[in-house]
Amino acid sequence: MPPDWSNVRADFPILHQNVGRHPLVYLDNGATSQKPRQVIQSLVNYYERDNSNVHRGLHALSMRATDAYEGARGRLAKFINAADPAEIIFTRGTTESINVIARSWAHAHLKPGDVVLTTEIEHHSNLVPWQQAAQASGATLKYVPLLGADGEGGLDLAALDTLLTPQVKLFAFTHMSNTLGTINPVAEFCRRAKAVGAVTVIDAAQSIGHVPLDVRAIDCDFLAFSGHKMCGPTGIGVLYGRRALLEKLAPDETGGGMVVSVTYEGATWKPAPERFEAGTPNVADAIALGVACDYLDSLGREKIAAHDTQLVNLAMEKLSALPGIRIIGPRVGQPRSGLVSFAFEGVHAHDVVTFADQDGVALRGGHHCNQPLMRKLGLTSTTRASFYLYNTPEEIDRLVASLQKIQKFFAG
Ligand code: 7TS
Repeated sequence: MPPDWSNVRADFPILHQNVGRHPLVYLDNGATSQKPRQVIQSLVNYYERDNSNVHRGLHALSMRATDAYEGARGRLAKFINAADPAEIIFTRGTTESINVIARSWAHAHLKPGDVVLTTEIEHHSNLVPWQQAAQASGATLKYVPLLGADGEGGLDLAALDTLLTPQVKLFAFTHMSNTLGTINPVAEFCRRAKAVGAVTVIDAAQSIGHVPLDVRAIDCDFLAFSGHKMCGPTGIGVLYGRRALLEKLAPDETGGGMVVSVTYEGATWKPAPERFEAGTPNVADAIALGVACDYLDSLGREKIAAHDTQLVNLAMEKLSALPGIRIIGPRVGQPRSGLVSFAFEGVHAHDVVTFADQDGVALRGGHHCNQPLMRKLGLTSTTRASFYLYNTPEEIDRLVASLQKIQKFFAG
């Protein structure tokens, strides 16, 4: 049965539980989303009926598993409007996808004097690999600055003009910040990077599954995302790469499945995507990720985006009316993704999360793998509420009521 918006929560078994005495309010979707029963069932079906290794067997199960795995690749290509399924490489997730580019592409292309450009709002996964690549190659790492004492101004687009010089070989940036809720103009970034000949890498961890995403319209070179943030399983993700670039790239891992011919002296590589998928891949989870794409598309990604916006606007309005709360990122009324991060005057984020948990409300507290950004904002941590398609306005009321209780407790 296709999912039905009016009864969408029925698809998510995990949501129907109490935490302590309270029904669960799951507002930690920025960390990971929950899984609909369609995705869970696809994992069960695979292990009960089709489980086999792919690309090497001629028996029925292996052929079924291979067809389903390659079918999932095609499904993922369609999901982001890639020109060719060969541009979809299955990885463990965003972190691995970015590391593959940082090791393979950067290793071959960067030299002293080159510049890698990233931004001040990146998750560590889109920051540390570039630090490593710059250190190994002698290239310089530069950052597009964030504007505003609370990061409300977004990235400094005027500074981008100065920073995007012909020395920039690669520009890596997030689509949506996991801490601020900032939405970057990714197509514009790609256009401007292309004008100086820089390769573009988009971290789509927070946007995939939340908004329609079209790699050809955006015109990026690489794009990375994780399945577990888009209703899919953990341990599976995608590296999209423009085919012309992938064909010129050496693999960062070698072994079975990715070679054409091996002698005692050396080996030759298959084309992409096999070249980048050494060893037995994560077949079951890739197939279930294809089912997650079906699920999201039958609900409609535009509708999911509108739902996120409705909830985050409501949360912004209610939270900004609470005293002693400093919201970071875009101001009320400005575009933001479906999450809100805030500092609570006099209360550590870990205390906020622990107290909210006693009311059944699941939040995230900490630096959100954004330590340099936290330091820039003069913070050590924030509390974050992040929404998804199954959250409701009533759950925002539960969040606000819990925060008011915490405020009262710490004030007294
Ligand atoms: N990039 C961004 C923007 C992210 O939000 C995350 C995970 C990653 C990269 C890494 O993704 P992974 O699937 O490889 O781990 N963000 C979070 C978060 O905000 N809370 O927990 C994980």
